[in-house]
Amino acid sequence: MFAAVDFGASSGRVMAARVGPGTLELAELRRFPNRPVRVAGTLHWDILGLYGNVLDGLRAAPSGLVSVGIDSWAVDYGLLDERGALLGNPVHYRDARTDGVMERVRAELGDDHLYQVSGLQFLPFNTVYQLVAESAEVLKRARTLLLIPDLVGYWLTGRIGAERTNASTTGLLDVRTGAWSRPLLDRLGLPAELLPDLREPGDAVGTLRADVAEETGLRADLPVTAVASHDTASAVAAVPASGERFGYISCGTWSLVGVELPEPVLTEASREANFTNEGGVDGTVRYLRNVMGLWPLQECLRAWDSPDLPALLAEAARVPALRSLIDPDDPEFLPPGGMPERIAAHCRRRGMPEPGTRAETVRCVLDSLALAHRAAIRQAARLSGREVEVVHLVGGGSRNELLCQLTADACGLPVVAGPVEATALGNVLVQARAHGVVGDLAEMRALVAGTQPLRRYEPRGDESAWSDAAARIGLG
Ligand code: ADP
Ligand code: LRH
Repeated sequence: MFAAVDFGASSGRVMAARVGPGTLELAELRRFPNRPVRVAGTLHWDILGLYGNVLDGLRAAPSGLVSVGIDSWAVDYGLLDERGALLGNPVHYRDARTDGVMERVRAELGDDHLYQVSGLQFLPFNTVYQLVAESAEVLKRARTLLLIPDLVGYWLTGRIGAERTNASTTGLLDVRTGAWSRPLLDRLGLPAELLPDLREPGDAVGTLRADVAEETGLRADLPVTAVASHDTASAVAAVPASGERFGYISCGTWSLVGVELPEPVLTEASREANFTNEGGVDGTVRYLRNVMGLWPLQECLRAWDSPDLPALLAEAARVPALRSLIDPDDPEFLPPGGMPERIAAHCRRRGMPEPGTRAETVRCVLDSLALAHRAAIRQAARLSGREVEVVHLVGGGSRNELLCQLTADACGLPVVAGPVEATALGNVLVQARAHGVVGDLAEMRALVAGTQPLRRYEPRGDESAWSDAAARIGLG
């Protein structure tokens, strides 16, 4: 039995999994909302609340636990002082402190240089830009930077390290050498000593601290195992694909859309298309683009006081297709708040009919997201030369039947939806492999395919309606 701690941007869970030949069973120990908190104008993660939920989840674990693994959203971090105490509460990547920072760094260092070093998509919240936005005073006192799963691992075990897949999202890891980029850190005046030694997925983190063991009732020698601690890396590890000719969409708060490659793609065309080369398990490259995902929908639901989602989706399915469209990747949709109004204003500005009802707004978001999925899948295939015959859509978004069907229609490809909890499955599978229970990546994926409920959507109708719509919003 393995336990997975999985923090998504919208919710977290602690899961227990039984893994064996032909067996992969996931049980939920605890699920909790992940609600950011604005304090004195800065948007923070409620990191101690999240950690408290981890302890509660672990307390509910069945006996016979072999190991625990932790994954979370990327890029964000806590800074520790010389005593190992947290220096301030981790800031949310959607906070405005990075406004204008990326533009400044890009102007100073040049896009090509930055892309050749990290291979990353230019996103304003990449760790590198957050660090540049930190106050000099805080950086002076900081001794160690820990990404969120490494921070929680530190609290559980007292051990410090930086797991590689998540480190690959910082913008500070050299995509060719696999080491922290000392020259880049020096040029930005960032202290290289902040960054801990790297760990690989499958490495031991440590064993539980005595006080954690006492508080959770777990044995003190229980190992914490490093997994692919970037949630998207865990999700991609659990994509139930066979062979190489697949695209994936890890669809939750974000849609991470791309292909898996043996080597990074660092061409000019790739940089201009803003594709990322993040690290996957076993040295694979997650060649993908961040698409805004279900965030606009989540924010609409929050603005409307959480109406019943399945009922709203059923209504949205009856709304005429491709009427009101947005470019979901417009940075204006990044921050929280006022989402229905922002969507209406975006449509107005672009000469689209404004959605009049909630169902029309939802349809607008999902049609537009399907168009963005189509554009990213096509570009990933073209820029990498990897043929895509099927698209695997995993994560919470795979429960959205309308979105899955629209994505199949837009891409003109079959979509295989599920598993919903791909990230937690990838988390436990990497632990299981480290403890000798499963084999290589192909075997892990075959186990997911053979045990988890999946649903296949065939593309319907006239693909030209989608290419016309894509051209209307510049996503051709
Ligand atoms: P994250 O890891 O980013 O927090 P998840 O993978 O947990 O995201 O997915 C959350 C999303 O799943 C929600 O934004 C919601 O749109 C979608 N979702 C959850 N339950 C359902 C459902 N019953 N029907 C349709 N969509 C759902
Ligand atoms: C998805 C995710 C994504 C990152 C974003 C910050 O949860 O990890 O891969 O780009 O959060």
